[in-house]
Amino acid sequence: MKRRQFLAVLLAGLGLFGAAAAQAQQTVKIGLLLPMTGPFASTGRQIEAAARLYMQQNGNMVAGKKIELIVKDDTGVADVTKRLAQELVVTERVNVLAGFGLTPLALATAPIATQAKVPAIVMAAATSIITEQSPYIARTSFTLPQATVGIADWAAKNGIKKVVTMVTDYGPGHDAEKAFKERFTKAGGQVAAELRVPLQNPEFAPFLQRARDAKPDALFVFVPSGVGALVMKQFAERELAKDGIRLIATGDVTDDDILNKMGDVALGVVNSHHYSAAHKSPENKAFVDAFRAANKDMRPNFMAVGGWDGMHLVYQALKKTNGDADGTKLIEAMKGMSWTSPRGPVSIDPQTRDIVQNIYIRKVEKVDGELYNVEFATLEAVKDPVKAAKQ
Ligand code: VNL
Repeated sequence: MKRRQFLAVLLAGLGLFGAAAAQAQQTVKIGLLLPMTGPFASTGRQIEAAARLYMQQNGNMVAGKKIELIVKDDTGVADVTKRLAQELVVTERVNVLAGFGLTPLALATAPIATQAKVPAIVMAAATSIITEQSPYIARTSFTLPQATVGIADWAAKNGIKKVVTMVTDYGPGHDAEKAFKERFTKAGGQVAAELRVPLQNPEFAPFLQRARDAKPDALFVFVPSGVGALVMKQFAERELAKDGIRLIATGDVTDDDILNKMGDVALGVVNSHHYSAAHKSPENKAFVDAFRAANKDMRPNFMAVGGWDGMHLVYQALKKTNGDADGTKLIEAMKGMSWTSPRGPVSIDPQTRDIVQNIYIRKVEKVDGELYNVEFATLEAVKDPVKAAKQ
């Protein structure tokens, strides 16, 4: 079907069903679109586990409405996410779309959220521009510029003068590269080379060799969740540390889902991010314990916390509207909402619908025989810096 034809069918469908929808629905449906297979399946697995745990702990009734979660595997392919979102809106008549494991998947779906007036809760994808693509998008993950400024500041203050950046070549990588360079050079540092590695089947060795040739004090890395183990392995094999090159990163690289299996090469890596399974708070202890009990051999990572908080946002918004699941009312209710997440205090910026949260500077250390990102400094209530600069 051509795009225009499709939209016509979609709108006709909405009109027909509109009357039925206007009647008080007793069930509120959440369509959760996730990569459950393919190279980013760990993201889907983490978010689904967290969403189910949230419902298990908080019940499936909110303000008199029954919550139904419909999980669909988009395999990490944008066209599939878009098609599934269309089906969920038209056929299942979902009240909320959620998930979005990667930036292209969120961007592809934004027009559907707008057309259908259905909130889309971004639980994973982290390119700054995503929330600007639809007034119905709210985000409970993070943005790369938000996460990156922490490590750029830390590097500048800790004797690192010359850096090579190495990022995955798509939205969040470009955001990380730009945010690092801006912040680090403003503080007097120098970026000697900016390397971009393909998203599909990445091979880091040739890029690591180029990084080594530039003789930097540190290599700054962003790769999406799940890919960090390969970076670590190749960083160790190439022996960059022997040349005195430190690895610094966003916490996507030292992802809790895979960190413990990386081995000693990860020890001492300083990075910044919004969530660590080692975050010290009663809320996080309860979250990690329950997550581990419900999911054998799994430690929650930042994707899980994005899924948990996304569910919390929907539940709280429904409470605020007294169970009215009208999309426009729900997204309005989400604006300005604040709560204590397992990651720490968070809120939804009422202007941008993006999450405001602490960014922690962490160092990979062994705790009780396992590798963790141990937080040692905090930047409080950080907004997405790209949007904050425009506000
Ligand atoms: C994205 C950003 C994906 C950060 C990630 O892992 C991540 C994205 C899958 O925006 O595509 O760690």
